[in-house]
Amino acid sequence: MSTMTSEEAVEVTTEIIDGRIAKVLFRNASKLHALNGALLGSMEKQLTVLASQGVSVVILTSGLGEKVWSAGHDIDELAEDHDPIAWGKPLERLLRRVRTYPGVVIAMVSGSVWGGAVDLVMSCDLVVADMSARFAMTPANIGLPYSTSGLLRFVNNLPIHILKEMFFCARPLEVEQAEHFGLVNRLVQQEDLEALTLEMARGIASKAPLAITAVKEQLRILEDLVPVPVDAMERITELRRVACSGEDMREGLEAFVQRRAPLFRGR
Ligand code: LCV
Repeated sequence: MSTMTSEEAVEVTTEIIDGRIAKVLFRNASKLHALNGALLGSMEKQLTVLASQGVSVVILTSGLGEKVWSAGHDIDELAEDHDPIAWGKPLERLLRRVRTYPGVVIAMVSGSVWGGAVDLVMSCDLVVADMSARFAMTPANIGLPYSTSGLLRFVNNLPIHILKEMFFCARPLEVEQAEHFGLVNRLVQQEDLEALTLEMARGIASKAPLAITAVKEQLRILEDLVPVPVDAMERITELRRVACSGEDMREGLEAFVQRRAPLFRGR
């Protein structure tokens, strides 16, 4: 069975496999599968429907052999919204939906992954990738300070110097490194990617779902258990507010649209 929701030339197609596994294919082909509000909302809705149907394993992918798995948040939408990774925005809502999904979500990755899409991959429970995958965090290219909850996911997934290099240099993490650091569970040749992902999914779908749901939720709670003093949280909020409302953010967005290097002035 497959259902498709399509708005603004984006589409999310869901295929049910063996009754307890679903493959959710998201597409925004003209923008290298960039994540705009419509696409993010459709993905969130699909996951909610699948959860209500008791689907144990969800495979999330933009397809096989893609040059780009996802180019990250749709930068064209940032012109209106200078803080697209705030708690209530579509990207963060989807990330929470993935992390609270009462079953296992597997990211099946072929192609490069950018910005918020890297956070989407890391929010999944398991990551299976082929050799074309790479992971780049580029908010510093557009002047956006990443979110604290997002940075916590990076801290839980990567050594601090590696994640600082990703954020400060916007240098892609190659898939071999990602596997070495445990961001990727399985690294395979492209022709084996779907078969291995399905084999993993079938294995998980044969286990006791209530036990898996309970362990996933416990690990999510333990992973997020980081006490932050009120004063520190307020200082972080102010640092982010200043950066999100600053000239550099506008310059970063304009430079992307005009295909030129940004000239940041620190204000
Ligand atoms: C809209 C796009 C995009 C795009 N949005 O092909 O993580 S955070 O906090 O930063 C968060 C806010 C976030 O996720 O921000 C976005 C982070 N993403 C990026 O920085 C990636 C930006 N894209 C690129 O650097 C390049 O497009 C890559 C390297 C992915 C591919 O380069 P390539 O030369 O192969 P083009 O750049 O020509 O892109 C093809 C079409 O996709 C659009 C882009 O504008 C172009 O559209 P046109 O054909 O109409 O010119 N596109 C690419 N990424 N994130 N649109």
